[in-house]
Amino acid sequence: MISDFTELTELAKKSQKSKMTVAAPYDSATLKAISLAEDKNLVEAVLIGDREKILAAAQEEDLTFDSDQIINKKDVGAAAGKAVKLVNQGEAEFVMKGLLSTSKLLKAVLDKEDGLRTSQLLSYVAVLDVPVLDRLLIMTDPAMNIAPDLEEKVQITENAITVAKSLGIDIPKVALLTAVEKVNPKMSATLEAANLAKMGDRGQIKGAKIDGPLAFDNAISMEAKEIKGIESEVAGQADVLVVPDIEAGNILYKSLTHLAKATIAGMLIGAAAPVVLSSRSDNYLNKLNSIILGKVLAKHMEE
Ligand code: COD
Repeated sequence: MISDFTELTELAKKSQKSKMTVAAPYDSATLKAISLAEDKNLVEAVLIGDREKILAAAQEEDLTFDSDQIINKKDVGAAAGKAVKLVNQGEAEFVMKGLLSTSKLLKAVLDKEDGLRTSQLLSYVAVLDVPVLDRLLIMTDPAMNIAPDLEEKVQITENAITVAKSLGIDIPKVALLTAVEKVNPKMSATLEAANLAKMGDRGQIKGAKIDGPLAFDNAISMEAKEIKGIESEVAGQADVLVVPDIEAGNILYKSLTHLAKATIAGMLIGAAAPVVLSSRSDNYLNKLNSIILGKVLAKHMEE
């Protein structure tokens, strides 16, 4: 089981180099992350976008890329389309977002002919290394699905279980987060959490131990679990946190990154291949972690 990003890098080094495409890599953090991933022999990148812009941004950081690894597409929508199409055609294993809006990349991913659409919902999964914890936390969905219903939460949970398994967690412990650990009919998130937990018990969601509703402290702290006397195989030791909606998730995610100084990797899951999608404001190390996670997940999906 992988417990930090150093171990994740070691895991990624064990498999053959992956080919990834990057749409509109015009910012220094993205280019630096790609260059570092190439130096570590993890990936071979195909950079797709306005060639002059890519080269100018690379030059600012003193980075060099071979001219034959750049495909010139001046329009960002066309760049996103080409980056996704190459993965669709099996020419690359996964795609990364550069400096373009998520909706442009999403449009390409969801394209019926050249995209990576599957029957599964697309959801955002973040992997966080929080300094006070001795294991990685997987959290979903802080960035894509706004107010998922029960059916969507099933798929969001399944997507996160896939990520957990790619990190070597055979039976991930999934906590369904709410404000309290008791079912309260006035709090709809607790009702959905209880439904999801029962679906986990009955094998309607497979491959994980799922429990909820659980408040954040009960999910991650053994001490809180014991004080509250909660009997659960998940409480106190959750690997995966499923949040009730985008507001709760985004605030939790940003609290962990800004106040608890978590380092992160993030991507969209549910497509035919991983879509590495970190925030524009992420630093190059977080983008590098995301590329490494993309590679590990792509290899896991091929198995
Ligand atoms: N998975 C698969 N397909 C999807 C998904 C999904 N999660 N979301 C939309 N689609 C498909 C639909 O099936 C349809 O074919 C097409 O996309 C358009 O569907 P709409 O009209 O419902 O989609 P939009 O464009 O209204 O909404 C999609 C967004 C991702 C834009 C929307 O969910 C959104 O705004 N999410 C929040 C993004 C955000 O602001 N994040 C902030 C933190 S970074």
